[in-house]
Amino acid sequence: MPPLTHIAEEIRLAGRALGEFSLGLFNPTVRLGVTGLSGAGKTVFITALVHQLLHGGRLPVFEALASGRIARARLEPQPDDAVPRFDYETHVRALTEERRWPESTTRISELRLVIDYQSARRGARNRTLTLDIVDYPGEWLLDLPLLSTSYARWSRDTLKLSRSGPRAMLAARWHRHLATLNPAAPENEQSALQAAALFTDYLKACRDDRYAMRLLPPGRFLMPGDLAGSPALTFAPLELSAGPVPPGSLAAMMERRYEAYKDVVVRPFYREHFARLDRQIVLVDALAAFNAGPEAVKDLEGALAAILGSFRTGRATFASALFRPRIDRILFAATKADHLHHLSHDRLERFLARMTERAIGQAKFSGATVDVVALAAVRATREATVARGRDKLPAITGTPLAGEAVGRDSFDGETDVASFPGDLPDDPAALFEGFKGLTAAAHETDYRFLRFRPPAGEPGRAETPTLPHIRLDRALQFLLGDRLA
Ligand SMILES: Nc1nc2c(ncn2[C@@H]2O[C@H](COP(=O)(O)OP(=O)(O)OP(=O)(O)O)[C@@H](O)[C@H]2O)c(=O)[nH]1
Ligand SMILES: [Mg+2]
Repeated sequence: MPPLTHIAEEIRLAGRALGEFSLGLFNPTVRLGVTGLSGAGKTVFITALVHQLLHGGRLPVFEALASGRIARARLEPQPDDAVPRFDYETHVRALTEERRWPESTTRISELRLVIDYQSARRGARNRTLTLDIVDYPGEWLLDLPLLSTSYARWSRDTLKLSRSGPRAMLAARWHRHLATLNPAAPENEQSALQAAALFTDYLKACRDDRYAMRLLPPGRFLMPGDLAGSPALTFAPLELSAGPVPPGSLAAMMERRYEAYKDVVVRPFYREHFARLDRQIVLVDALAAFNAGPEAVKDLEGALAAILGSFRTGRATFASALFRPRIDRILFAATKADHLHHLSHDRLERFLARMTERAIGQAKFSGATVDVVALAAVRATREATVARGRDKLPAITGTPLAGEAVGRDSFDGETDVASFPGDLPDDPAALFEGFKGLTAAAHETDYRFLRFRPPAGEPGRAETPTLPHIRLDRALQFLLGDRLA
């Protein structure tokens, strides 16, 4: 039996869904969620997508545009007054005028794009599709499974994970403090504060480039925003013995705060944002994991499984005949594919398919269509062949960001170089073990992905600069094609 508050909430959600549904009959709208763990490429993706639609970029696979049926796309004020607007203009200026990547963003934001198009059906009527794009941190998705997890269970799972692989070393200080805590002792603010601080340090250390761990809930511990220092963020796992938690104990205090976190952070996100999405793209930076090594790859796989699981948790937790999360298409996209030679693009895609295979089976079960693609929203490199002795090696060229380095060479941000990032293996299984990441000696690492500056505009092309991309059109076709038919 779900508690009464949940039932009331469901009825409210259902009412709103009906309202939005009837609005949608007259004014077809797609709410597209764009998510990914920090640094995955959300801001760049949305900026590029909007830029391509506004300026009619080269998107051969995106049928509606390629066949000339899109008359016009324009930005309009967004529907939600309390959500920050996605700062498209600033981001696009950074990319095209300053050749700089946009700043990192940690808040949710929204942008509305209205597309006038001609239907492909007989009669070819003029129609309008409203596209609401919602950018939110993937870390928030990793919190959704907490809704159906008790504090005791979460403590157990989190501790177990923190004792495996490279995490064990990173968690050592926190674990030493944990060993001094008695969960049954009277509640104590200082113990809770210290445990939470050490636990947060451990989460931060896991995220370092060298380890590139991604499965790190609760998400708000790493991006607290306004909640920094509040009790809802001042808890940590404890080593609990079986049986009920004694009232007034440290364990009871932690449990109460864990539940507060769900109430203050997770449920509102679910209600206000997640439950209203129609379509979802999940951006994945697989290259950062290849850089870091096999442990990071395994961890990323766990994070993706949890993300896909969250699409199901929503259903299980709030299952009712009246209201269900309505996401019917989910696209997993490996970003930054321009760091690889095109021979490796298919391999990157196969790798992502393999990573999400089990989870995708489950998502199908819940009625959504899922696909994978390897893309670059903004292509910062070109391809070249470089002769080395008698061999011709496939390489990529671009302008490395100022400060990037390979061995003893460091770059000034103005000079083009050719680089050999390392080819992906034909069999994705090889990316789960047996290769060397950044914690190995520099000359031993198997992959080294330099970060490049955004591309220079093509000389002689005035007004609106075009942004080159890889397979962005395929993503658009999957996400919107049927709605523009
Ligand atoms: N070469 C290349 N680099 C990219 C691309 N997309 C993103 N990047 C790189 O990845 C970095 C992060 O991209 P963002 O779009 O800011 O990622 P985000 O997911 O919005 O990150 P947060 O806001 O920090 O969560 C950028 O600064 C670029 O260095 C791409 O298409 N090609
Ligand atoms: Mg961002």
